Amino acid sequence: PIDYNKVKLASAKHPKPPGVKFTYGTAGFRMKAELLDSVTFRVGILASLRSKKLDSKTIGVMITASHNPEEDNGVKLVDPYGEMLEQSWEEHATKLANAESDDDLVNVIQDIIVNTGLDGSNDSSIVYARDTRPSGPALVAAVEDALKVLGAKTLDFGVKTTPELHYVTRCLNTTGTEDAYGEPTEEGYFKKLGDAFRELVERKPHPSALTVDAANGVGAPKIRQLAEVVGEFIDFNVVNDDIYTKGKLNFQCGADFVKTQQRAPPGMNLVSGVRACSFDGDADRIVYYYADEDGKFRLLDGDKIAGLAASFIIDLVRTAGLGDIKIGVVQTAYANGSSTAYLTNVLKVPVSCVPTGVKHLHHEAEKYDVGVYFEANGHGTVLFSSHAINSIRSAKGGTPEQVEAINRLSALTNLINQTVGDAISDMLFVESILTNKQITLKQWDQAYTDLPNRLVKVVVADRHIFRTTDAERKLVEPKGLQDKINTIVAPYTEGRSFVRPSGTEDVVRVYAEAATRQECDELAFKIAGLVF
Ligand code: NG1
Ligand code: ZN
Repeated sequence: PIDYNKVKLASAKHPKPPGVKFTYGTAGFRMKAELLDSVTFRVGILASLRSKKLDSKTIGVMITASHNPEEDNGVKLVDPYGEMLEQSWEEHATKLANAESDDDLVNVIQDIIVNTGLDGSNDSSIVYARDTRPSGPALVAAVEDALKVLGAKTLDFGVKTTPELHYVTRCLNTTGTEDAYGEPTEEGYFKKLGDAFRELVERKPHPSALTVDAANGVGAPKIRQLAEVVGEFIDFNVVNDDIYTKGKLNFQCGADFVKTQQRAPPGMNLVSGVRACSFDGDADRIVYYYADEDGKFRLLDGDKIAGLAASFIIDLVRTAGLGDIKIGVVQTAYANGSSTAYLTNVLKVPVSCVPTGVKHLHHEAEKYDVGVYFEANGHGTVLFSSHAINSIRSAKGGTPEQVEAINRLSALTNLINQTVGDAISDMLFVESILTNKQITLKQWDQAYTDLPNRLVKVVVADRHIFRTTDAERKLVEPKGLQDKINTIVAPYTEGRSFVRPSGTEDVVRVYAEAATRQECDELAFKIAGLVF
């Protein structure tokens, strides 16, 4: 049972800053690190309650603020199979974080117990990790204080990428079952990826070295560890790998910088022939890029990765003779219009559009046998249903081509981190496709040409007055604004624009695309003017 006096005593050491309103959003709690002490303590409590509710299954806690500035941090929960916290619990998280006093906190805990019907005397089990942020250790200590008071069984997974924490959470909950996901250790993670990669690329000519911008984050040491298992097949040239100098994390580097600025990180010598990619600060996003013969920067973002992945898997499934496996792609409104047209008209694959946020993409992708999902910013993965996995594992194949395709598909189910988008796993996935097809980044890029696009942030008095529908592509409030947007967009060739409130920042985002750069910028400017 929970000793509420002990909870109150411990909570008193992690007081809530008065007057601050916390919200568990699309990425958990995320803000300036100095505001997070009470929040992380309480997330520790929440994790323990969640575990008690789920018959003592292990719950993951990740301390990271991803691509956000170094002074920020964040905390989120991972459910037993490596998915994001179930949505109905976000509300419990928010209530816990906002309890004004230690007594209120106890009341909220008791409410959650009654509301969810959980048994407070159950054991609980938690695994936690953090990225390289300087604020990480103190926040881990706050989580540990909560877990100690609740008598939880704990595993400190140390400094890890977000996807490694998702991976280990799933492993810990499936060990010894028929769904066993892998060894619940970092060695197990790299071994699983390394073995699958070898299966996919050995006996093929190796590509040239890959330059990896690690955003001065946790990806840097992890790529070095990866190189120990795949080094015979690929050379990595790691840049922006300084995790010790203050202020460098995500600063003028990383996937978010490259995607939003549409240029290489300063200092990277991106000449024609160099193959490059960027991770974000917790290594769950990746974008690729290269320079044309004339030196022009070319981005291969999440949409391009989705197209490459879908086309490769469609071919393999066809060659393998596994026609009953249905493949689909999931995007958000930020997907470039050309990518959607390519998927629909060239690959002829069903495409769904869902609201921003990984959990929406993930759940939609679960509806297919093979669900490919990527956000344009480079966060994504591929999900194989148990039907797909059983078909692949039990297929025999009548010809050598069929056998080979079946083996490749089987290796892909191990290479791809099916719990969440994973820069390291996605990078190996892309590399294995390029190696199998023996194509360059430029040849990959030629699948379709992106429409010029622009993403603008607008600071408004109250972003909560903006309400959307149709996977965030239309505004329902403020009343009348959508009609004005439609009128402005109408004359633009291939014009598209939408407005939505950010779930992670106090801004409204305006997205625009059109046939030419000039039209696109003009359109973005006009729509931003409407919102402001
Ligand atoms: P918001 O702030 O709601 O736009 C951003 C990204 C999302 C997702 C989340 C979580 C854009 C336009 N939005 O969401 O794709 O990654 O952060 O980190 O990139
Ligand atoms: Zn991230």
